[in-house]
Amino acid sequence: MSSVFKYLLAYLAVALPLSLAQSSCGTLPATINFNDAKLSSPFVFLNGTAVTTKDQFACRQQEISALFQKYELGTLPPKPSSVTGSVSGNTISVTASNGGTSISFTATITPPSGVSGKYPAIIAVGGMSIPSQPGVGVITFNNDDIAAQNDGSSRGKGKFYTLYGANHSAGAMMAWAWGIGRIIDVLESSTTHNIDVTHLGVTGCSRNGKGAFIAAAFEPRIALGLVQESGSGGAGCWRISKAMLQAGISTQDAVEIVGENVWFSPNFNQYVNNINQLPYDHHMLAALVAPRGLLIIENDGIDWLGPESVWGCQSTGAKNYQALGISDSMGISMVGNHAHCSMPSSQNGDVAAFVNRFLKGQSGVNTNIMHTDGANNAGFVPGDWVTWTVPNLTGDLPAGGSTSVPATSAPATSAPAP
Ligand code: MCU
Repeated sequence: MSSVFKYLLAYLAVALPLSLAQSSCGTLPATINFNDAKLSSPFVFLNGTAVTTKDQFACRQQEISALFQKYELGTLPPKPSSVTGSVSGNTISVTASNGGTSISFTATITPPSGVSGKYPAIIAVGGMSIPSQPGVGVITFNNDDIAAQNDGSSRGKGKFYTLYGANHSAGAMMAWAWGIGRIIDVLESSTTHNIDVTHLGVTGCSRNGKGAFIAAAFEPRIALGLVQESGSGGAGCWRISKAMLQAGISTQDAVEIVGENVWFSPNFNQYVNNINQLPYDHHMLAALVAPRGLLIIENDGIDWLGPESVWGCQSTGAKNYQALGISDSMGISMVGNHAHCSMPSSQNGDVAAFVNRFLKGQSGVNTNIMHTDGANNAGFVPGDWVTWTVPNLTGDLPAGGSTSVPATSAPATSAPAP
């Protein structure tokens, strides 16, 4: 073995212990020519190789992660060289430095009542609109402070951009996912709190629900995503939302969303009129969360959210879990006839089941939850959108789990190396 190669291996072992759980993945092709009007298969690499093992699926997750970053969300920076902070009382203080610049921000803990020892917690993006869960703390994260989201003029505004520059490719949602990562860094390194860092959930509603989905997808230390009424740009698929709009339904599509706000990378603008060129859709966000817990909590009574899109997209997303043999680790609970972000009590049991299993570690909880009260599966016809079958992936996922986000310096991992 050449000494350069040995040095490289040693470097990788030290610098990337987590991110290369699956180290034999290939790289993204330099040129991607993709065109598919339907929801493409999560089980085929861009180069056409089929995914048949869980090991390969972990590589495919890296490819999907790289694609979302490249086309739509912008790059998730790795943990900066300096992250310090403390937990004092109910305040988590974080300081992150990059080059000569530092930023500081805080998050607020609401501990569960009546718990004396360690407790799981839900990170609430911008606040929590699901009912509080007994025995579970809440960490309220002021995402707007990290990346603003007032309207189009918010581009490049917020502490993330103070640190990485106003022209960084990350849209607001990726910046929030980065901020959540830094909160978890501080929780991991601090002993002055009772939060069980191995049982963290993330939630948010509407725009912040989109953000919660992205955080669950890109932060592997999140054990459970509780994605509430995220609609288009979150649990919805671009292609289905576009078809709904073309059919005359007043729903949000990619063209509208990039004009409305800065949730996505500016790189996405060039694709919003060419959605079929995206080599993925949001059913593959679920692929990034797997095998961790995921509950999609939706409202199928509001056209703007795109009920057919959300149901179609995430019932397709659930096929990622099915292929891994863990169908009941992802659920969809869609109920109508209520105001936006006012979850009706009929969904309480669905949320509690996922919380009990994934945050409280209870066994024997039934999380087979997949329902909509929208007529005829909210209008979604699977055969119109999905032409592939679900493999039974063999083997085990690599140790360290999956969805390790590729480092910025080596973003494009995909098919297994030849
Ligand atoms: C559902 O999330 C968004 C939606 O994408 C926007 O178009 C609308 O303006 O605001 C929703 C929201 O965040 O409501 C609180």
